[in-house]
Amino acid sequence: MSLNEHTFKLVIIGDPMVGKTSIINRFIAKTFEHSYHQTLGTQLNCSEIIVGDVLIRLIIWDLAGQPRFESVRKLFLLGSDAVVVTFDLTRADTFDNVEGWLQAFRQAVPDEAPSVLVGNKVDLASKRMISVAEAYQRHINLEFDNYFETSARSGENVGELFDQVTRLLIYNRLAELREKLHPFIYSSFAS
Ligand SMILES: Nc1nc2c(ncn2[C@@H]2O[C@H](COP(=O)(O)OP(=O)(O)O)[C@@H](O)[C@H]2O)c(=O)[nH]1
Ligand SMILES: [Mg+2]
Repeated sequence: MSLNEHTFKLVIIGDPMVGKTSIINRFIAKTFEHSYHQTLGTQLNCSEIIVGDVLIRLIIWDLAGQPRFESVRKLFLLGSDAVVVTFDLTRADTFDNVEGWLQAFRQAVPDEAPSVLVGNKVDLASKRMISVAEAYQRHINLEFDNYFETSARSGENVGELFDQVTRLLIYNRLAELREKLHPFIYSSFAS
């Protein structure tokens, strides 16, 4: 692996039916499906983004939200570099469950991995149950790095979401590298 290539594992989690698979499909394939297909186990998607002369490879893990896959879910959270926790702006129960999803992630991934909160289905304005202010406040309280309102249906903010996650990942990786290299660069004469 060259220094100019970085691969990251990004997991997208949240209750069933909030639109996780749709957000990824919108980002990767630029498509949207109206019918619902339950995600079985795990689905992997890869996206390559070039920032300056650095190639960023984002492996996006789409985890099944069904409770019966809980053991699988725990395993697949391990080793993640970042998380997107998604809820449905039209279903308050999915917003209530955000904290539980974040906790599960932080238990499996103890580092300072970036986390972004996403309220999806912003196109369904008349059915909206959660206000921007409420969601924004929760992202602060739960110490998410950012909050986005997306629509996998219209594509609104989907590109911006992955762009932001990528930036957070690079920023984090640079901080890690800096820490690792520090003793080699600033070694004392005494040692
Ligand atoms: N109106 C609208 N429907 C959406 C949006 N995203 C997903 N859906 C629909 O919500 C349902 C569940 O989506 P899916 O991506 O399978 O959810 P997942 O279980 O979280 O992966 C499907 O019928 C999608 O067509 C959105 O942004 N707006
Ligand atoms: Mg799915």
